[in-house]
Amino acid sequence: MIKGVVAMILAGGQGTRLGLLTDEVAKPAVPFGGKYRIIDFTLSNCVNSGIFNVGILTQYRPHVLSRHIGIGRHWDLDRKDGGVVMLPPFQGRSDSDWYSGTANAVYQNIDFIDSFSPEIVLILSGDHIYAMDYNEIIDFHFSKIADGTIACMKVPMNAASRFGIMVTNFEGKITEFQEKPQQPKSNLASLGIYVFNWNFLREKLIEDAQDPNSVHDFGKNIIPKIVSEGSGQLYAFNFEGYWRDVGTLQAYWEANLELTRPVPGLNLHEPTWRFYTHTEEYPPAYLSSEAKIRSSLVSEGCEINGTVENSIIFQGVRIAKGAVIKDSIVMTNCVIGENTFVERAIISERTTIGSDVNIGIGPEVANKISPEIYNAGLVVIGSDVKIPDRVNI
Ligand code: ADQ
Ligand code: ADP
Repeated sequence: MIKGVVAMILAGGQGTRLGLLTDEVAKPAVPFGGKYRIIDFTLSNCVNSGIFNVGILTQYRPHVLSRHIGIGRHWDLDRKDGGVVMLPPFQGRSDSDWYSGTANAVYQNIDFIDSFSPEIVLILSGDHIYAMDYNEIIDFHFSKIADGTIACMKVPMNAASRFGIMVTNFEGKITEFQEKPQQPKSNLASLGIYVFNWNFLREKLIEDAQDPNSVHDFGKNIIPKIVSEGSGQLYAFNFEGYWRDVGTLQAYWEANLELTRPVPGLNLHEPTWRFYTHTEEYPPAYLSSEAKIRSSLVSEGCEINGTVENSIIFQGVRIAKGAVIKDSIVMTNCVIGENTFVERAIISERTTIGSDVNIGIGPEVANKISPEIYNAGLVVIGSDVKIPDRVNI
């Protein structure tokens, strides 16, 4: 167990690019992989790495997230000494004290971090799906005698402008940093995972808080400023494992469906690196004599009488006979009627779809049916929607 480390998980982002999926919940609380929520991956990485002092910085729609995390029992984080603490932004005096940027969110919790007197802090994002042993980046950080270390990965050049991009010298020291540049100088992308010496970062956060021109963001302000001023030694740690940004519906859908491959990039079965979550108890899944299931994840509580192919079926889903689900994600407690056909769709929690419905065969027309039903090559249906019989979407 690493004593001198505090992990701060940024979990306040709205995730607007996930559209309907983040209408009611913050992006870290969006369901993923048949029984998890996105933040489970970061939280599990913390406990699997032996980091048990964790703060979760919330902001946008934190209710589902708070209920999910509870007192942290499911991640073995319900501890008297440390454990997980939800850090909402309303500790200040007025609305303007809401976190304005990621650095401001951490700045507002300097006292919380100080209470552990840590040597280093890990700044993490609750938005990514990945498996990482933080001890590796921490060891690297110490070996370089760095002030800060940023996990990075090579991305395709045409994707580079979606990320923080860095240029490094022969020993991995960051010599230039551009946040989401129009013209990227390299394809070495920041994963938004930072290790900082706490004394160093503390000083930078206080300095940044007093800067009227700053929007108080790590990627836009803190990091580029340290690099351009040369006021600290920042290093890039090359991460070679599985990491996915699931910030768009397409990326979210792909990362889920990747789990249906025979050898997925992310192994949910790795006994030494389990991912923990908090879900309701359900009875075992029931697959009837008519059920045909291929390359899919099916969770507890499901009752399947139809066909499921290359799909992720969350808990308590009922699929009637004759129904076909292909290349889709069906979230908790959905009901799919008889002879209904679903292809390339994401169906959110508790939605009921009638009989003889076709989803995913229609032309790519936005908001074709109603605001809750959005079709763009991938059909996304919101939660608690009721779709009547014999509809084509
Ligand atoms: P983005 O992911 O675009 O880029 P941002 O929108 O700042 O960065 O979100 C980072 C994390 O902070 C997310 O988990 C989000 O939910 C959360 N968050 C945002 N605002 C918050 C607030 N005020 N309070 C609490 N949490 C908040 C960042 C880096 C890039 C890097 C990418 C990698 O800036 O350099 O390449 O991550 O995905
Ligand atoms: P379960 O998995 O049974 O739903 P939780 O792990 O969420 O339970 O919570 C365990 C117990 O702690 C429950 O009795 C619950 O009411 C209580 N609890 C959950 N969240 C909090 C919290 N934030 N503060 C205090 N008690 C909590």
